[in-house]
Amino acid sequence: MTPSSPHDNAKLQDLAPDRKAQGEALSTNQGARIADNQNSLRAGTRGPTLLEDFVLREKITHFDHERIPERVVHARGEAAHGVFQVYESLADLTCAGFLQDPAKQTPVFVRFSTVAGSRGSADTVRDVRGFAVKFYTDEGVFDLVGNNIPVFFIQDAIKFPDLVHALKPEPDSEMPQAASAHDTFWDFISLMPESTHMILWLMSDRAIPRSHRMMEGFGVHTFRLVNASGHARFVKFHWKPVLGIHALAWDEAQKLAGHDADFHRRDLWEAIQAGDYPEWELGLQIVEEADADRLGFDLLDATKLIPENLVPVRRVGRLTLNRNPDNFFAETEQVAFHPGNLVPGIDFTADPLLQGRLFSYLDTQLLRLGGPNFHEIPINRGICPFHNNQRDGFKRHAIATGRVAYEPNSLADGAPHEVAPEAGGFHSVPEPLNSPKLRIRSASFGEHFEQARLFWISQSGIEQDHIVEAFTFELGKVTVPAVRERMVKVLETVDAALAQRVAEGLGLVAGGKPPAQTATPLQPSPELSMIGSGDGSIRTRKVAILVADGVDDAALDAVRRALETGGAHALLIAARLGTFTAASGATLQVDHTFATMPSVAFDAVFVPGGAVETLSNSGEAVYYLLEAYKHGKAIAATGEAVDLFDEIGILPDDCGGSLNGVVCQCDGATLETVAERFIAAIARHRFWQRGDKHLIPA
Ligand code: HDD
Repeated sequence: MTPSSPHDNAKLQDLAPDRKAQGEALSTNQGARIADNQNSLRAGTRGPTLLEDFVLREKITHFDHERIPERVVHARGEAAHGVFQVYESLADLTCAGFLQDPAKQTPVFVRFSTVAGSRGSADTVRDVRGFAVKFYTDEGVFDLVGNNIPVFFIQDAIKFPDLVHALKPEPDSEMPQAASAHDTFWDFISLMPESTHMILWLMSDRAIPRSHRMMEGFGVHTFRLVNASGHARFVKFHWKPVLGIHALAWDEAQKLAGHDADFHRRDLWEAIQAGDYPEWELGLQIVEEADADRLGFDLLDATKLIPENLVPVRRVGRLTLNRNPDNFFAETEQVAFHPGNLVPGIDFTADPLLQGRLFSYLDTQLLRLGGPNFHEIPINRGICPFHNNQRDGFKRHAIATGRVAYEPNSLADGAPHEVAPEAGGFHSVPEPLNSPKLRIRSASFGEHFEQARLFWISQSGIEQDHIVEAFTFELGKVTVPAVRERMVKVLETVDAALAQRVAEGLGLVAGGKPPAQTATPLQPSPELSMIGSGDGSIRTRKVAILVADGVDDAALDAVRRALETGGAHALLIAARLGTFTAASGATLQVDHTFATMPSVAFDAVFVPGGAVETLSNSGEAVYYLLEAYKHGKAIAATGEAVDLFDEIGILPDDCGGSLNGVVCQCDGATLETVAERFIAAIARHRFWQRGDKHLIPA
């Protein structure tokens, strides 16, 4: 059975698709049928509008109140419905009901977001991505409100408003929108050593994902799993994308922000519409409480991760997103996540960042959703029954019956009654606490650079290059020299070469103290690199096929068939819309133009032979290819198109030799061979190593 989401029942009856056929009448919110929706009620044909026009007043009043405050952070986002299923019972670890039965599908609603930008800002900016999952379990709502980066900027929630004020547009000019590349952000970061680890992640390609479907998710904090006998273990939650972790090129991300501000939103929506359901595996890193002290860092410190080569991630279940929302506002905008929404079998730790969040999320919804009853909004409602003595308040929907709204009572036979832990009542892990009251940071939170260095040394050369370029770009936008200099000094504490390279790009000289050495040399953690992740397929990838009159449709059809068999989507792109006549005389229908779907909207480009003269005389077509080449994408040519590549300076791979992602039909090579090599190239995602990309005029 496919579980329905909790808000299905709440869909307005009048949203039935056949509502016209049923003769549905336009009415006021009170049900009075409206005879004229074109004209307000006037004193005479040219006279003033009358105050008594309740139809006009109701309509305009409602319109005037259509906006609610956007989220103070994570305002820009999109969401989808889906299901979660565990692979095998996790009863040894937790008594959480939704983690017991592999046959059980738990409905979920997942919202992805950027952090810094306003609700209408562009998707592809450099930023952390929110990855918030609401599980509608039979034992209550569980929210895992995470990000696509496993650590955070700060260790204590008391610094969150400072962080966000520094990141958001500067308060005098309200600039820049959705960008960290400005003075106040780097001023703050350069003065906050604890943010160093996070900032390396933010400057990496993790912060410009190709798609939300291709990024990891993390619960960030250490939580606890508790089994039926009360045994508690520490846990870190991970989401591993089945399609792998992939990024855009920075130049591409910036261009996309202009070409398609909705790039990630569209990608998610279209994938689900097409039946390409995004999938992640839930991963757990489990640490016995007795072993926590041996990790070498404090598990309560949210600026630290547990390297996977220290504690492997156990993959325990699958999340599948399979349905787009019906209404953006009702669902995606009104959904209210809260890390404090827990179910029995999962518990918090005393991470001071998490502890502050437990206050913040409920509090913010009171303003954003206008009062204490937002749990009754359909998207926030659990699917299990709930009973308590809370009553009244703004926008109360439920009509409580009876006269008893207190406990203990005898007039309602003691209902609703408490439930003992053995019978499924939530109870907190009885963590022993015996300490003076202090406003102090634990000494175990004092080291800030070792894991930043671990991240740096675990990156491939190309990923390190991108990090250097990102720092150089961001700090290059900083107008106060002292801030740039201070940040270079922070980087010196991570890695001398990193600091040196960033300094060079900024016209500075690095050369302070070398980073402190650890007692035992750090071993790279390969899972921190994105390269080579995923199932190696080309599923859901988008391929542009450039066409004009005379295009070799035999080659086009053969390659397109192979791509589609592999699960990719191929679209025909030309200088104009309409039809073209192929070499065989067949008519081809164009999907998009060079302008409406530029190369940045695709993962790969194919040019069949036949129409090459037209394409080589088109600045737009040549730019299309050069830009795809510059962004490291797989590109392929058959027939005369091979000469076009040569002409515009795109160097083909050796036939069968080293793979640079430029697949040209060699003498005697069949179309099947070309398609195979092209598919293998697309599966590699990008060819970042193309050394000549800086020479490309695109
Ligand atoms: Fe937060 C939203 C994730 C620290 C206060 N946060 C928000 C969302 C995500 C996160 C994904 C968007 C939820 C949605 O889609 O509606 N936040 C995180 C992570 C953090 C984190 C992974 C660190 C590990 N957040 C954090 C702190 C505070 C907040 C320390 C405050 C003390 N976050 C909020 C908030 C938001 C929010 C102001 C804005 C809108 C909302 O909650 O519902 O309360």
